[in-house]
Amino acid sequence: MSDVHIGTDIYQGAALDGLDSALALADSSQADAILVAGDLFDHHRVPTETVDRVMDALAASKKPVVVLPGNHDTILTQGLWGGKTPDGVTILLEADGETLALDELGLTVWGRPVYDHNPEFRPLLGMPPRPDDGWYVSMAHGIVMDFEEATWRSSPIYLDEIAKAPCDYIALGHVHVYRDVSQNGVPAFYSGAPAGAMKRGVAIVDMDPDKGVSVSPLEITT
Ligand SMILES: [Mn+2]
Repeated sequence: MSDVHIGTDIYQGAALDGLDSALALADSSQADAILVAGDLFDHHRVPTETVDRVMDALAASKKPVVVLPGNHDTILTQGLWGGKTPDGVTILLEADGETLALDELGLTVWGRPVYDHNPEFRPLLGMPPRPDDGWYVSMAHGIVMDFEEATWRSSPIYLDEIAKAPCDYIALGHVHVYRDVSQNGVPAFYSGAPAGAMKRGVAIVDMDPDKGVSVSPLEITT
């Protein structure tokens, strides 16, 4: 999932409901892990009790949860939430990119959080080489560029970077609709947003040693 925007004034209750619906879908579809590709929160003044409630909900999923801060997650990147991240939840905070090995799943996750949402920041820059074994997923929060020249957009992700990425899947956030931007056989998808959009939802990613990676949207209708 991505772009939950907890704390937004525009759809405050719906954002929390959207998170709960997304977690319920993870449960009913027996997901092994949950990735949040940025903008879990909306701004840096989300009340502490709201952040606590979100962290509790993520931990209650009983699945590994990986959160990559997006441009709106300043409450995380500026260290403004005083709570302790619960067991099972990992927030990728290393500015140059951070790798998390989920050995029990045979899965390695890498992501570079958004600290400076500007045209110079490149969300996929510095992706480490593929690990020796297991699945390798990258997370990125930014705008996939259809053409190379438009460098005035903040946090650009170029098609060429997707095409050359040494991973099995790129979990994207920032655009609030489900969208396939795969290149050169590298699957890359925006998951869509669980709240605030015309069509709400998440993406489920199936990684099969025989069939490869397949991705489909899961719509939230509740
Ligand atoms: Mn964003």
